[in-house]
Amino acid sequence: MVRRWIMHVDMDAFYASVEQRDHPEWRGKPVIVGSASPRGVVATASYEARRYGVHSAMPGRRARERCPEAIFVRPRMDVYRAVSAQIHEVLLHYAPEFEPLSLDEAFLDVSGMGGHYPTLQALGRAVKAEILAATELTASVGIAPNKFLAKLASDWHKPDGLTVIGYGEEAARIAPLPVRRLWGVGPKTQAALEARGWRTIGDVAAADPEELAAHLGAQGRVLYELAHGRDNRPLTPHEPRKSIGEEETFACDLTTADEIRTVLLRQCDTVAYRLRRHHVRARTVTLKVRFASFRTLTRSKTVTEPMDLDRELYSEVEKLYNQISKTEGIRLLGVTASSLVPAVDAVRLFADESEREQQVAAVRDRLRDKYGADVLRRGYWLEEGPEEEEDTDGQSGTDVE
Ligand code: DCP
Ligand code: MG
Repeated sequence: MVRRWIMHVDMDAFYASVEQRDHPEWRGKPVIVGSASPRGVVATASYEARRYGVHSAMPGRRARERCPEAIFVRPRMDVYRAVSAQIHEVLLHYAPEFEPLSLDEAFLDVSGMGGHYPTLQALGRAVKAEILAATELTASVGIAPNKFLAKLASDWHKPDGLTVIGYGEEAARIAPLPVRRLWGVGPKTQAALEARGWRTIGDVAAADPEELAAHLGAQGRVLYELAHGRDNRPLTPHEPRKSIGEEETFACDLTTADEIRTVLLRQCDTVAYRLRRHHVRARTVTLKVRFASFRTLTRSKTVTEPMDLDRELYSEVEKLYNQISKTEGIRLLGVTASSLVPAVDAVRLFADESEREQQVAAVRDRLRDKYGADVLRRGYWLEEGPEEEEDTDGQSGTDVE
């Protein structure tokens, strides 16, 4: 039987690290994301600021007192969401699904990955390296037999940590930790436990389970199990996504058919790549066009055979585009795939013809995973000469859930 291994990934000082990444002059300095206004609170603080005792949920004013030289920054949620989507994209390379806990944290079941890496440490290092390459940010990773231990493990050597808790060593590793590290123990339960002399997780593990239950009811039994490192909670992957899309607002309105075609081809290519990476195919494709006057229209087409190749998407998008009357320049273009079905369930009618294309796509996907989106465009892009710089203000590349 394959042993169960759960990985917990948690980005380090997430919002603050993104701000330091985007403002190099703030690196190595105390950065507090939140507001210093009378009612503002700290969302998070860089590790430099934490040395002054600043932490999440602290009133901004208190943070200002503790660390007057800190740089206060307002959160940029759009950017954090876009980074989160990049992280999720990486995680899908290691497990078909995952359970996100917040923008910067997720559980994934990596039981099936054991054979691909010599050790669990090597697997953890691969995930961390891929997140760093995609986002320029560090993550802390924990790998353990269950969710409770994996989350403890990711926190063990933060920041930039990697901790594996193996089978057989669970109880001993966590015994010295204080009881509040047990899942579900808040200040009240902590006080109730400590009042009876149970201060560490080891104390709870050594306690009489009946006595724990007598004092804490059903929670007592749960805590007894957790204290022994046992936790059989399943992963609850989030709702399967309903659509995958890409849109772009242009600095100058597009007017020539060539420019428009290039953008739509590129968007179909990206959407098709994401469909394959999420192991889904789409029966519906939607084109969105916003004109210079801000007049916006969307046109959709639903087909019988689900699509995940750029050619398939583009051939529908092109038809939709040709049906639109164009009287002014185009400010925004977007392509979205929806009516998603699991790729395994989607039987292709013309299997032979598309099999070769699927193989070509798989090779391109692997190159793209490794070297990024621009490594290998189809011929028609290569003919265009060097690509223009991608929009990096976080407006393009929206993934519609
Ligand atoms: N956050 C928030 N308010 C809180 C806690 C967190 O707005 N009370 C936001 C800001 C954090 C992000 O959520 O950057 C992730 O929360 P974490 O608890 O994972 O904290 P960090 O990633 O900031 O730091 P750590 O390195 O401890 O994980
Ligand atoms: Mg974090």
